[in-house]
Amino acid sequence: MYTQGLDQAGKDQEAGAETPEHLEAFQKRIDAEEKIEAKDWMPEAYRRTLVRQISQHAHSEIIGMQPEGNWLTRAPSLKRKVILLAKVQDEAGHGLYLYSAAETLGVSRGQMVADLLSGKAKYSSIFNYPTLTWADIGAIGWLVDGAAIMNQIPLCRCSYGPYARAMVRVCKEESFHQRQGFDIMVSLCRGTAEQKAMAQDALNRWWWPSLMMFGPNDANSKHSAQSMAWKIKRFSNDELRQKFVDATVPQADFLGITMPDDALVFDKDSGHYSFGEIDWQEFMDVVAGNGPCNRQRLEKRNKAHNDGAWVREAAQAYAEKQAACAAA
Ligand code: BYC
Repeated sequence: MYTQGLDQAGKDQEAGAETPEHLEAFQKRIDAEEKIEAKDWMPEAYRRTLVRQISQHAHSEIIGMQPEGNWLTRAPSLKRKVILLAKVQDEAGHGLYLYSAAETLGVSRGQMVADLLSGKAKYSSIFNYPTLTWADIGAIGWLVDGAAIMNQIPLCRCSYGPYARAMVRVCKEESFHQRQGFDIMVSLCRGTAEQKAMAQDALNRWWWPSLMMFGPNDANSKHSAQSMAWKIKRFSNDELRQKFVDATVPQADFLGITMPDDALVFDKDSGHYSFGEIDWQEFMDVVAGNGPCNRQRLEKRNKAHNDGAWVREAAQAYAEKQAACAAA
């Protein structure tokens, strides 16, 4: 245990001090694989990094409900509709756990939501692409949730306890999501020629944006080195992207559809697939708010927030009444 010195550090943190000794003791705890808990002393930059990443993650889950929610009324069968409804509800739940995890770091949910609604906060680039056909729901589950799992399983070992614990349940649910998406793709690829063409078209449109989910190349990832030293991230963006490509190409082979990448080739020596260059200009445009659906996503989120004001007011009034009754 490297807590010795940190008790004093905790007191000093309250007083605003952040000495080299405190930073060193903190890093020793990280290196010893101890979990950092909400009330423990932590460097301000560690706290800010986590607030940034966890709140962006929460926003992604909340905005991520929109592209799929768009197909709830048009799912091709009652069974598919029920499954999709459960998946979209899970994403709302993930957003809520993640907002709660971020709140343990002293940021208010009201502030995080305000930053999302104003367009100040980031969320994953992937959710700014449109869902044009039912096959897109298959491709999202297979690729987007597949990428999410690849990124999030290591987050179950993140050094910050509340985030790591939230990720355990999130990952279990994401794994069901990935399988439901792959199951849709299997049905389409075993269906008519027209259905298989829909599956191929969805793969063509979602493949590159899915690779962008892992973030910029390591050389351009400004936060990676520090986040890995703090064991918030366990693998770099490029390492996770490569793992995802290696796992997913054989699945496309099984489906009998092909990745839209002429440069994709298996390298026997390294045991990995090498793949073409990502269009980083497109990535930067989408992150800057100029993707195909950025405006639509934020408008819809703002409308839902405003339309739900009466629910929040009613819940508040009820809570106050209950508290008043309990006090009496
Ligand atoms: N989109 O230094 P870097 C889901 C930003 S939810 C937008 O590498 P970091 C799901 C990055 O924020 C999917 N922005 O950053 C939900 C940073 O900007 P700021 C979301 C991106 O944090 C519903 C800048 O670029 N998953 O899967 O070390 C249904 C430099 O990047 C993106 C998570 O949030 C992007 N794709 O690494 C289905 C997981 N990539 O903040 C599925 C948790 C990068 O300096 N997050 N940026 O202004 C992470 O693991 C990491 O934050 C990232 C980025 C790997 C995403």
